[in-house]
Amino acid sequence: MPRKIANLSVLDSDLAARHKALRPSAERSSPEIDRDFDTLMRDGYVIIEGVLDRDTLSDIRSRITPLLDKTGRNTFEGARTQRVYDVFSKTRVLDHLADHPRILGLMDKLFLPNYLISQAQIINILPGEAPQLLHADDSFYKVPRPRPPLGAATIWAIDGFTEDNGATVVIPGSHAWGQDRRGRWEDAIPAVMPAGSVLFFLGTTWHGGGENRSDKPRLAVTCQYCEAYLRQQENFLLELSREVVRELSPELRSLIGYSIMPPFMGMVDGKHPLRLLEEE
Ligand SMILES: O=C(O)CCC(=O)C(=O)O
Repeated sequence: MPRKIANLSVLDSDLAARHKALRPSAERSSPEIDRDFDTLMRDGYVIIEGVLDRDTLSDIRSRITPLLDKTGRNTFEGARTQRVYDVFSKTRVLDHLADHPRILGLMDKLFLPNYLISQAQIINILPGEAPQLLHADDSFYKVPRPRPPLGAATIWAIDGFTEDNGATVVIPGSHAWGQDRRGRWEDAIPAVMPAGSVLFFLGTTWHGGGENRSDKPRLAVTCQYCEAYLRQQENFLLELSREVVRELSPELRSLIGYSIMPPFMGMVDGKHPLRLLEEE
């Protein structure tokens, strides 16, 4: 038998064992998560208030503000919107947003085990920014709608989101729409929420960044997720060195791609990718 094939069949049990270890945990289920999930499936989004406390918010703000520099390169990114990409190379302060149990509890119910994080960004909408083009985040997966979501996203309010400071807008129920229906601004409502809240929505839900008519910026952090068998938008495995990956929680390691979709998707030389961290 060729060596690689032998390798894989021998390691199959190892892969399965590790897969089990990172499976959704019963510890993450709760009545609150069940309730959030029901709202999510009905409306296409849910707002969860009071997730981050004041100290956490001020820590996040002070550590991400120095990272804000460039404004958008096109109208989608926004001429008056600062965006920071590759955040996990730059700070550890956002890790706990990406792997927050309240969010992973929803993801556990939505997707197959070992779903991935697809991208993470800081988004600061400055005064005077125009409304963003409405869109559905997982539309680049070319599977016709209506269909179940292939992605999902969070927008964490580091500043409170108000009617006029660029709050993300969402179209309730739009997750169920077919292929040809497009979101219109008159159907969108602002996700008004206090600082420390998170908006969670399906990849099929029409939404966009709001117009900032206020005189202050609107600071937010977003993480998008996808099913384990899909390509992520951001190539975390090229962005992050193994030294950085070792600093991440087991959940975040799994989310960026140190995980497999059983039986073998994501393997490295016939082995579970976590072996790379053990071997050096
Ligand atoms: O910043 C926001 O409120 C939404 C941004 C967004 O949807 C995007 O950039 O894809």
